[in-house]
Parts: sequence; C-alpha cells; structure tokens
Amino acid sequence: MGGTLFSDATAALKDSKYVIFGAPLDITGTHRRGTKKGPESIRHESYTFEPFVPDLDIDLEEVDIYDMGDLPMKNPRKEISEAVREIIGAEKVPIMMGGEHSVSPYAVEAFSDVSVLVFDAHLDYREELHGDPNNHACATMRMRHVLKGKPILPVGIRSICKSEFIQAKHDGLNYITADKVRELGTKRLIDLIEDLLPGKLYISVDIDGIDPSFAPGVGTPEPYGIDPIVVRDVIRHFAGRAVGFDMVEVCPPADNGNTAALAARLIKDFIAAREKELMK
Ligand SMILES: [Mn+2]
Repeated sequence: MGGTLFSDATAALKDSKYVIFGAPLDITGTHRRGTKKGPESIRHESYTFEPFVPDLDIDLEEVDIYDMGDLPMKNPRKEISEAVREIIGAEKVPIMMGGEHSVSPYAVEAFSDVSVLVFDAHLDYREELHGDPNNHACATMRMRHVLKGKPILPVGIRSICKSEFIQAKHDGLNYITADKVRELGTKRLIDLIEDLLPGKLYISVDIDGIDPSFAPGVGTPEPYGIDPIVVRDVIRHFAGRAVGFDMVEVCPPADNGNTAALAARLIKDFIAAREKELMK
C-alpha cells in the first residue's frame, strides 16, 4: 500500500489524538539541498512497517492519528506556529515533518511551557548565518530565544564552530556530545536528561544526529554520530512527557529511502511509546 498520508493516519481530525503535518521548508540549506521532499518520502516509507509494535504491545491502527498534509510554506513561521497553536489548543499532539531544522523554533514558540530535547549533530548555536537568523544552522539559538528561560538540551553533538563553543560556554548551555552519549550508555544518558529537562517536553529530532552510516540521506552529514537504537530508547522513555514532536532534515535526493524509513519508524515509535506510557 502506498499513499499520500502517513500510514495508520485514518482518524478524522476531530477524533484525533496526534496530528501529523509536513513543513517542507528548504531555503537555507548550506550543503546538499532537497529537504522539501522530506515529508513526502517519510510518508511513503511509513507504509513499509506493520502497524503493530510488538515490544510495546501497541497497535497503531487503534490509535487516532490524523495527517493534515503539508503547510504551503509561503509564510512558514506564521503557518507553523498557528497550526501548532490550533493543534495543542484542541489538546492534541503535533508531529511535524521537515523540511530543514529552521521549522522547529516556529513550532516551539507556540508552546508556553515546555523544555526542549534536541537530537542533532550540529549545535546550531549561531545568532545568524549568511545574515539570516532563521538559517537552519541557528535552530538551537532560535529555540532558546523563544523558550523564555526554559531549558533546551541538544544531544549527539559533534559539530560546533568556535564562536558557538564560546557562546554556549558563556550562556551556560548544556549539551551532550555524541562521544559522551557512547561513554554514558543509554541508562545513564536518560538519567542525565531527566536531571536537566523538567516538566513537559518538546522533542526535536534532526535526523543527522544519528550516524550517517544509518542515516546518510541528510543535508549535512557528520560522521561519528549516535546509534538509532539509543535515539529510539530515549524517545520511548520520554514520550509520556512529550507534548510535541518533530522530525527534520531528511533529504531524499541524498537518500536510498532508508533515512526516511528510519524517520518514519521513529515517529511510529514515539506515538506507540506515548500511548504505552499513558496507559500506566
Ligand atoms: Mn543538524
């Protein structure tokens, strides 16, 4: 089966608990371009998986999921923040598929009270790049600005320019490098995230946080990355506290489909794990 909607997104909007949408923004990519095809490719690959997630004993066919399609990206900030405000106002969980990472701050600014967990290879902690504060290389900085003091924690980091390094130290920004993730192991990594991020969570997954051997279809690949199983297990652990989720930077022209498949699978795992947590 193929289709234009995410698999298992068969609910009507009014009955839905999860609202998936695409934000195919692709204007500031600095290396390989093509993330505008991300949502389409993730939806396509989502049909390769069984709806049943056996290790969680959750059947996604029984979960109310709605896919509202792609936003037009004529005014990305307005479209995304308004869509997310509407979704969370109706007490549903938004799941956004990028597009470049610049879309994440527009979603985060719709929330009034979240901490943000980011997976990324790149610290994205510039005030601007090429004169543009909304460049995808500025995503963490932008999110920090809209969070009004709530913490943001990038995990999987291994690319930081010198000015970002100095700025992060000056601001007291916590981040966890890919090497630190390996040193800690999953359980201690989860404990550390628990300590650093209180309350409700927004989870932003830049798929390039995962090693390019698992996720080669990205705009800016960065070797020495983290394992998708670690990302899955952290997402599963924190899903019950998550009120929003995004999956960004899948770049289909650089992909054989496996990166988009991994992205789709992580979205499904997020939903299944959140359902499981809410049953407890
Ligand atoms: Mn990145």
